[in-house]
Amino acid sequence: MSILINASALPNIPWEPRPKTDRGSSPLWRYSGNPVIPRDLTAHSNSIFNSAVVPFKGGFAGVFRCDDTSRRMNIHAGTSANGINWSIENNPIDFIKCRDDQPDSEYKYDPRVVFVDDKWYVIWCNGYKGPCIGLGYTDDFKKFYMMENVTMPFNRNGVLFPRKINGRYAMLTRPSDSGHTPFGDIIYSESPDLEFWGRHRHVMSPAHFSQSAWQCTKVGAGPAPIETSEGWLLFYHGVLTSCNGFVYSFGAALLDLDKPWQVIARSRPYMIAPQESYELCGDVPNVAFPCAALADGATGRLAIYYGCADTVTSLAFGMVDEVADFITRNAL
Ligand code: BMA
Repeated sequence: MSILINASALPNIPWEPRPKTDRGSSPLWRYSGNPVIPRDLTAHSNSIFNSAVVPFKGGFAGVFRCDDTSRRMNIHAGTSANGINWSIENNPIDFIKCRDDQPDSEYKYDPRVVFVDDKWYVIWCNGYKGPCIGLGYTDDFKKFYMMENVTMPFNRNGVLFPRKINGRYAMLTRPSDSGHTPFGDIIYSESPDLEFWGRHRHVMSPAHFSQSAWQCTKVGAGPAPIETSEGWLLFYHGVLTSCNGFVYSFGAALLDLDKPWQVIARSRPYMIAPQESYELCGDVPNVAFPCAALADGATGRLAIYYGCADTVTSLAFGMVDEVADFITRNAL
């Protein structure tokens, strides 16, 4: 399939060719230097995972989930020249409220960063009487502003599209309950101003366990959708409930460009499931959770950042045409 990414060239995207020994059952392969971000990179971090990376000023910047040694969840800014070796602030981001009466944030986790129009928007799971979706922005990764919460509690997974669709901002979220929810569908919502959200549309539900068990408990959007000539490429996580608890893997789907709640195809097999020691062992075993993807519009290369076992951050690579091909040839 010939498929084009609607994004600029990114010649310095982190990259390593597929290993010759790879049996090729997935369109993605892991970086040989994984994990790229160790758990103790900052002075007080217990773990650094589920983090967001973007190209910035010829290098890379990001917002990182760092749980500290009191096991408080927060997000920190960081920079890197090559996307692999990172320098992350020791202190969490000190957001400036856009309005005085905005409620305080009790905790923050699972950030995404997306450039829309003229700013970098940060989306995260925000603590406000339970988890909901928080939104803010930055121009420089130094000063960050917090806007109104996107959702009421309970919702723990929010991802903004990188451009307006039909004239409105667009977001994928996963409404949930107050606990570690044993269910979850992906829902599309739109907004004229990033403050008031509506026109909610169902995108996808978990699969039936007899068809695709890795995604039979819940599904949630991963990195911001990537615009391609064949539709929005959405990497998403899926959860299986085993006798020992949840297992988080990820695959991908293609969504209609103008009506992104319409799924063109979604992969039945996973693309990455917890199999390496850093994915199998950690504070929460058996988790591979993607929150960011870099895309090179010139070559079709993709570099995906994913949290491993809620402890460290790793990289996986792929080519956009092989990923799209895999989705359509192995569609659920
Ligand atoms: C999800 C989120 C993630 C976490 C995962 C596995 O629901 O809370 O932060 O990686 O559970 O614990």
